[in-house]
Amino acid sequence: MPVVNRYAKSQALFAKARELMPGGVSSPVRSFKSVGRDPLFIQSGEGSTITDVDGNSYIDYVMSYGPLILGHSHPAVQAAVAKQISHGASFGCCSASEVELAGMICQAMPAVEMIRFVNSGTEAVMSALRLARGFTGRKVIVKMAGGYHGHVDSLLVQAGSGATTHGHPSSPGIPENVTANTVVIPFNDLPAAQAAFAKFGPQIAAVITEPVMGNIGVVLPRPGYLQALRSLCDDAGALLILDEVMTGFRVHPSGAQALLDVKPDLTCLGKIIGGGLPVGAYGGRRDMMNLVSPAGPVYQAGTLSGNPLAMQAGITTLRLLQDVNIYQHIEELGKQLEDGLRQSAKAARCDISIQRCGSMITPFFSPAGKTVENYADALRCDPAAYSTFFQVLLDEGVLIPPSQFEAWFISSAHTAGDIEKTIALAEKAMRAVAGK
Ligand code: KE4
Repeated sequence: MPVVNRYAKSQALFAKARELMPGGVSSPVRSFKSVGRDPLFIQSGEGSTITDVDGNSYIDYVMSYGPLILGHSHPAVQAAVAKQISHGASFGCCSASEVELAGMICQAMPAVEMIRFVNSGTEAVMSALRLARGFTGRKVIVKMAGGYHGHVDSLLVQAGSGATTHGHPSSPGIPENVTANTVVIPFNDLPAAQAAFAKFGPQIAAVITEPVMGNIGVVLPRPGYLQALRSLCDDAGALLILDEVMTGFRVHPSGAQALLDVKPDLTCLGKIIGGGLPVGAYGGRRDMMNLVSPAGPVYQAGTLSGNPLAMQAGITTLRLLQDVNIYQHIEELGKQLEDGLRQSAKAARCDISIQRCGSMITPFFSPAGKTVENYADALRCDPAAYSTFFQVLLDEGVLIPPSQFEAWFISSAHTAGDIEKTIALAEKAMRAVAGK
């Protein structure tokens, strides 16, 4: 009986894609490179499920890396986008939908008094950094080791030898002087933050951090850590930038800043506020935002910024999220998955730390199941174990992010049945890891 290759069409597309696009993908993580498989090419998504070009369906926990909190192909979002495109996609002029979405976000996030739309999280962060430097007249930016804020040159840095030395480029093509003003510190390490301020304080324009880290896997701030960063910034006249591209409207209807009770000067957003279409935004104090062109001298622009399609998808998504039952539902599903994965790990005798914030969750294959509190802890996890875990789940019809260093996302379209199935298959996958 010939073995049927159930991924044949994806593999054929991948072969062609590699000839045309670097790595055959439009974004590195989609290459499945760290989990030893060829990437899937997806045909469609519906609710909690996606289907690849070979007709294989999966319970999806990638969910486009965060935007799809309502699930794939939500009918109201589709209808809003379809209606808008029947009137046109982009005008290069203002539209009422930008004003409407801006109002919804500013209403939800009191620290965001004014907002500027851009087309990606990267653009939002790049612009917020420029604004912070323009407002303070200072150069130094402090970021967390392992923090990912898009492919912004000055933030693609690796920690220097000491905990509070200037960063060095983590990618070719970035001159040393571009990262010379970036200081990298460990997340959740208050003494390191204090040392950075002691050394660079009057030069620091801003600290930027994900309030809950999601790009090394889900890592929560220690109680009081974010508040301590806020105080250090206040004492030094520096700004606090919260990168809520992932957590904004994900972990709370007003973002992680509400959930964790910390008030940033600037907030970066993306993903959910575009409902699955390309979007980003940065916003904050009125006196700062009024420095942004054309109101002020800090330049920033974008052809498709605030485009009506993304605006309408975002408006519809945020309008539906005003039903707080949705947050209750995804919190319950997150808890069910967290408890179930923990039980599976115990049954399979697998060392795993399950870390979650609402509907964002990561199982870390961490030595002795040690809690991951920062990037160094995350790097001690076993990527080979995660790879095995990923492959077994994939072949059983569950798609999780193809990297240990990502968050899984649960949507309001996921069901308790999806979670139960995932937990059962996770135990099988963990046994495969333990058996290796
Ligand atoms: P984009 O430029 O990809 O829209 O956003 C960059 C970004 C900024 N800030 C945070 C906190 C983010 O999580 C991201 C992007 N997240 C990744 C997922 N780890 C996007 C997936 C990808 O790179 O393909």
